[in-house]
Amino acid sequence: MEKEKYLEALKAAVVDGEEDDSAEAAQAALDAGLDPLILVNEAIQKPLEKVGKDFENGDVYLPELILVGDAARSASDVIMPHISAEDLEGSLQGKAVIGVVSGDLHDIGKNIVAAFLAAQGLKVIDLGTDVAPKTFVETVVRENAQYLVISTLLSTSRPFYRQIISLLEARGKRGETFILVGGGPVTPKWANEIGADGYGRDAKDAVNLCRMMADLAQKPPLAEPILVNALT
Ligand code: B12
Repeated sequence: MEKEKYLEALKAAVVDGEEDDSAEAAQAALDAGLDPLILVNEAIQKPLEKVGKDFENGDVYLPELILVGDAARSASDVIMPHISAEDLEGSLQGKAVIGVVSGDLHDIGKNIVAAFLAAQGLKVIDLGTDVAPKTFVETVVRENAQYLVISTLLSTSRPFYRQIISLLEARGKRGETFILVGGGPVTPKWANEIGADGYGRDAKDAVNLCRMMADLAQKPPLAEPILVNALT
């Protein structure tokens, strides 16, 4: 089979919500030598954006969304261990705490960001989904983490970012931890408003942000967030 066909087979399995086929197609694509980064972008991120739009427009319903979500997750579980520092050019040191904020159970994107950062050499402490602001902050303080990576896809969960930042300030740790924000409803403008240090659109941006922050002479908080790959 030509390489393109493996990519198409994976895309189709994900969009059709076939969990087992997605894992198999992902493995077949990797075995055929396809770049894991291309698989993530083309067979997971882009098709899921389309399914999300269809859901919003009422062309797709929740049960289908759940199937597609499960299929995408099983494909990404196969692909992620193949993302290496080599793919991402460079290496980082230190610790990153990552999680999805309260009320939000979307974890596919967060898992990809976590895998990219770990592949860069960072020690990643993944708190999972539906994480309370207090838990983020307690973990950062306990672990002395240099990076706090906050993710959500739900607009209704976005206000918790502000709480996390205020709590971190109250614990006297804001000057030691760079705060990176991203995920669907997060915008560069809003990142600026809440006083985050960095905004990015995808997992590669998260890596680039950490790299830029590691090279900075300044300590956090930054006067304005670094915006990577921002459209607005
Ligand atoms: C799959 C999916 C689900 C699955 C989730 C499965 C799972 N295990 O994650 C299921 C079916 C469970 C689900 C449920 C719901 N969903 Co949903 N879901 C999606 C969908 C289609 C894809 C999300 C996804 O995985 N994308 C692929 C990954 C790779 O991309 P990503 O998550 O965006 O992550 C990338 C970037 O955002 C970025 N990133 C993420 N975090 C960070 C952090 C930093 C610092 C940086 C730099 C970058 C970064 O990097 C990631 C990787 O490159 C989206 C549509 C969309 N456009 O996002 C809707 C979507 C997010 N869901 C939505 C909704 C409404 C829901 C439900 C409320 C539906 C319902 N009525 O019950 C529930 C909520 C459940 C809950 N409490 O969380 C809405 C949210 C609208 C909003 N703005 O609030 C969306 C946008 C669909 C829509 N257009 O209406 N969903």
